This record gives sequence, structure tokens and C-alpha cells, in this order.
Amino acid sequence: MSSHRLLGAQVSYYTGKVRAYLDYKAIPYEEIPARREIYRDLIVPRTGVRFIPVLISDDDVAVQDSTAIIDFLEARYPHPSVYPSGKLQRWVALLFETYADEWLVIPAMHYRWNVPENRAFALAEFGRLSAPDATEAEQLKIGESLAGPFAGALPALGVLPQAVHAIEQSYLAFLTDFDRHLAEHAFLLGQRPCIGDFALYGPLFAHLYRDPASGRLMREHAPLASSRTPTVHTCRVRSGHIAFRSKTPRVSERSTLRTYGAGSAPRISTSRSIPKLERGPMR
Ligand SMILES: N[C@@H](CCC(=O)N[C@@H](CS)C(=O)NCC(=O)O)C(=O)O
Repeated sequence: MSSHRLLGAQVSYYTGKVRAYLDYKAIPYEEIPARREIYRDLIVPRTGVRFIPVLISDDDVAVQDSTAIIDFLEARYPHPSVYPSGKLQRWVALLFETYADEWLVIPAMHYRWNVPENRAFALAEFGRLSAPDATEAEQLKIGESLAGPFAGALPALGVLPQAVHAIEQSYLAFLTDFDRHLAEHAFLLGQRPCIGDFALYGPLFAHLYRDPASGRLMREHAPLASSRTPTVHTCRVRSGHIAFRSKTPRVSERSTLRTYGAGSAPRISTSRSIPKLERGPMR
């Protein structure tokens, strides 16, 4: 039986999430760069769309979408689970997955496509990925044609001139919070990574660390996050025996949760013992 194949790219946000997960779980796989022939021969015929990442499993099932891929693999490789069983920890893990998948995409896309140095890097990367044997000039042309839909998505994501300041402030505030957290904990929930950690790795590595101007920004604002980010995918800690951190979040962390959970989050009990979830707005 062949190993799983991950069709994706270093430059791709959601490929990073799945790669970090696969490496942590030590699941055998081969990463295949999504060149144009791979789109033509595998991605489009097997999924009907032009999105990466795609997993082609060892028994030839094609799965598209990072969350669907991870859930598919969790069913086959359940230990150690990346989904905490405790309600509070599970909620925090899913909250950060949502934040990484749906919200960090805004600064990640803004910095990539609005900062000329990042944009030039991304265009060259797109060209190299799609046509590794083409000349640099041809790759740049290919990169420019492929970048259209990505850069064109900025207004739909709310990346408008009047929003740029708020987008940058919100991202920098996240970096500060995350760096403070990493000073005390290896991962979001202590010594064991959860789905939220892998989801954060996607934007933090593929865009906000690798894109050159964004990488400098991360190093300046969040030295711990920037030194840890490129190594998350190597964290084969096999930490199934370690419990996810189970203490009720302290006040500072509760305000962090409020920031990332917005108004829809359930209220977290202030009891110092086992965390309880209660219905109602979080305070
Ligand atoms: N929800 C999907 C999103 C996948 C996605 O947007 N992938 C990007 C690359 S990171 C892509 O292929 N975009 C193609 C496009 O927007 O046309 C997931 O989690 O996998």
C-alpha cells in the first residue's frame, strides 16, 4: 500500500495546518508540490475544485479541506487525539482553530498582497511552485497570472484601505498575547498541542513567518512566536500521556479568550477547580 499523499505547498496557509498535524502524529505521507500538472491530473479531477491542500489517502480516497482531512485522519489515527475531551479545553481548541482559519486570513492576505516585498516574494514562489523548470522570467509571469484570484480576494475579506490600520493593530495585539502565552506554555493548552496549534501554524508559518517583510515584523513583535513557529511541525512529542492543561484560565487568559471568542462564547466559570461551561455571554 502506498503512503498518504498531501498535495499542497509551503506557501499555502491551509497546507501548513495539515502538514503540522501529520508530522506531529508521525503519520507516513509524502508531500507533493501542487504543480500545474498536479492540478490538471489529480486535484481538479479528484475534487472538482482548485483548492489545496488535498489528501489522497493510502487507499486512494481524496479529501479536500484542512478540517475534513484532519477529521478523516483522526478517525484512522485516534491517538494521541488533537481534540481535547474536556469541554472547556475542546472549546478553546476549536475557538483557536476558527480564529486561525477564518480571522488570521485577513492580516495574512493583507500583508502578503499589500506589502510590495511580500508580494514580489509570493509571485516568485507561485511561479516556482507551478512551473519549477521554467525560467525565472516565465515563473514571474505565471506567478502574476495565478496571483490574480488571491490578491483580488482582499476586498471580499474586508481588506479595504479604511480597515488596514485596525487589521494591523489587531494582528499585532494577537502576536503580543501569543508571545506572552508562549513564555509560560509550549502550546495553547500546555505541553500538548491541540487542533488550535496546528491551525495557527498555517497562517503563522506559510504567510506571516515566511513572507520576508512579515517575518521581520514577527521577529520584532513576537520573538518567541517567531522562533517557535518554524519548528511546530517538528514537535513529535508523542504526548498522548500528557493531559491537556485543565486549570481554569486565569483572569488575563480569560480576557484573551474573550478577545478571540467574541460575544458568542459561553461564560467560563471562575471556579478554581474543574472548569465548567455555562450558557450565556462570557464575562
Ligand atoms: N477551507 C479550506 C480552504 C482552502 C484554501 O483556501 N486553500 C487555498 C490555498 S491555502 C487555495 O487553494 N485557494 C485557491 C483559490 O482561492 O482559488 C481548507 O481549510 O482547506
